[in-house]
Amino acid sequence: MAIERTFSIIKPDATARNLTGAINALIEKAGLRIVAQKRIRMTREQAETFYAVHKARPFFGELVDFMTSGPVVVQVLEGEGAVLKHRDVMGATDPAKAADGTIRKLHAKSIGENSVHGSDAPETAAIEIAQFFSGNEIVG
Ligand code: DAT
Ligand code: MG
Repeated sequence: MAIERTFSIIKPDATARNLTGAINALIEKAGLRIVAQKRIRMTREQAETFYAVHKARPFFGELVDFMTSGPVVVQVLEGEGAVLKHRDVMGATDPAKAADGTIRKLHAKSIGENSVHGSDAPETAAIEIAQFFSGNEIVG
């Protein structure tokens, strides 16, 4: 499998509980390299753009409120098959359905406040990375 990049977010429920390091340890243990990282406060506009695909869903307003409720850590991860590998480390969207040892099983509070985001395909990863990072901020 090819070396890929994926986009990751450590969400406000996780930064509030000081879990950035614990989550990064799981990411790195899975063989992914953190090639860019910054802690930001997302604006409503950024969150609405980022989750535009979910605009019609009943939870959209809640999702934007949550993502702007506190600091997040945005990251670019690199490695063999990074998109799928990161989805595996994250676990299922609903922590009650996430496999043992995954970030969401270990740390997520609920389906809404589920600690992490990861891109779902290389094409969406490229779009998401470009929303938050310029090329010279990514050091592979
Ligand atoms: P994922 O984050 O696993 O890719 P997704 O893309 O389907 O999941 O949804 C994006 C986020 O929206 C998800 O991380 C949390 C929120 N969300 C999804 N389904 C939800 C639901 N049924 N109730 C509340 N929030 C939900
Ligand atoms: Mg998704």
